[in-house]
Amino acid sequence: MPSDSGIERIYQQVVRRNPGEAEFHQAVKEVIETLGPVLAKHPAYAEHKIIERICEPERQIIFRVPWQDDRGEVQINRGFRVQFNSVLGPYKGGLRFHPSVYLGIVKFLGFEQIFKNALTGMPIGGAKGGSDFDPKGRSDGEVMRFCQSLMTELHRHLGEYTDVPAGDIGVGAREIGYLFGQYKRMTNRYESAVLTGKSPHWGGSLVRREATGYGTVYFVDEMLKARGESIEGKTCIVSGSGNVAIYAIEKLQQLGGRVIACSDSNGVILHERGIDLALVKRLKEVERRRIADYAHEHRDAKYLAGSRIWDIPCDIALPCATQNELDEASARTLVGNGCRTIAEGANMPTTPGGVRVFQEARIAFGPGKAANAGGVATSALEMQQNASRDTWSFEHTEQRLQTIMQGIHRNCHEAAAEFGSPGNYVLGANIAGFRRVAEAMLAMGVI
Ligand code: NDP
Ligand code: 2IT
Repeated sequence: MPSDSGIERIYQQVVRRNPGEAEFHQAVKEVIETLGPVLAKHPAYAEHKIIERICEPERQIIFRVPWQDDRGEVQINRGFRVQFNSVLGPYKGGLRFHPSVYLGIVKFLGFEQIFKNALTGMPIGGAKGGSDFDPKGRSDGEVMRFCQSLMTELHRHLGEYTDVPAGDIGVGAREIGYLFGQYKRMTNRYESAVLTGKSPHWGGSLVRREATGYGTVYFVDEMLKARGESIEGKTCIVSGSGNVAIYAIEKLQQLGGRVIACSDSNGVILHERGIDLALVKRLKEVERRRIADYAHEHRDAKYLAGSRIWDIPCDIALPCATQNELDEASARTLVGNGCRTIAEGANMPTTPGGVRVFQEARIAFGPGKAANAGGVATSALEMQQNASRDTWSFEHTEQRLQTIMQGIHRNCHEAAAEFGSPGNYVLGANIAGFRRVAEAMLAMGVI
């Protein structure tokens, strides 16, 4: 890390002030270690302590979420909302329900969200929230009571001009419905734009469900076009089998990609004939089952228990499950097997060592804050539709998403070239996102 610009000192301060939050430290480091050139060009950013201010959330809320399970037993979870930066618009970012959630996870995600949202060019600030609640194996009634309890506290911190949550791991349209119902009841207001990812039957946007996965593949398409290539005929693997993975697979297949593997936290499905996406959707979206069951319905598919998806040779790999799922050794295996294109559908799925391997191999690597920004961008389109009491067609909304992803790719590509690292989307995304936030912070004074 360049120490002359004070970046190393800022990083050490973040580590000291936020002890034990390894993922947050990692996310901060990955961003600020690329900002040296932009600080050199704009001395005002350092004078006004822009980075130091961005690294400190504007507000952090932690609260008790008590609820009763189906047996009548009282359960206690912890709820979080970290409102990181509102200089470009109301706080915006998802809620994650997963047993691994603690403050460090929410802060890493909220920090990433600031730059991702800035990259979309839309008027949205950065935030993240969630709970250590584990929805696996819980009935609809239990999930509903949990969501109602969480929103009973959270509602006072939200509002269409204040903070607008959406989904993330473990939070989809079902949870957003329960959360919205309780918000409406607590406030006596039908404030559609207070949550995004709603069902299109009652205020949600078409394409929001598909947006993160589709957007990631549009980003891949742009990276390949910049190299004179296309997705057509390429062999692809996608980790995860949740919202992002499913719609990444769908768009890859539409564009002629051959997707042969996907996974969940228990294991990997390898199906050389091509993943049967209708079956994955039924297992995961409707029946909420495990990916292992795929192999019971397709005898020619292999189920590999454990999580070695990156050992499978491919041209394109999309990590779409969770943070730090693709480490340095896996990156070496991928590159060694001939993989030349990676895009992060998940947030921070590649470890710093993995990113280094991809950069040294000079392959096309799209970092999450650029490649998966289609989800939050379409959330902003949902807010636009709600504000104008309008609903757009699938085709129109998808066209908007594609244009936004092309714009993000162009901005990252141009920023990387401007700052002397052509083709380095990590540097390009960080600098392009940071510059937009920094300029707005300068304009608004010391806040
Ligand atoms: P889902 O809950 O729909 O799916 C998550 C998938 O990832 C599941 O297959 C899950 O497997 C797997 N997974 C989750 N945690 C782990 C883990 N610790 N180890 C291994 N596998 C795991 O979530 P999404 O698809 O919405 O989110 C996936 C990623 O995309 C996350 O990083 C999220 O932050 C990011 N993202 C999501 C956006 C959205 O709009 N939803 C937008 C931008 C980024 P299992 O069922 O076994 O837990
Ligand atoms: O990580 C993300 O960008 C999301 N989970 C989506 C956030 C949103 O507000 O749509």
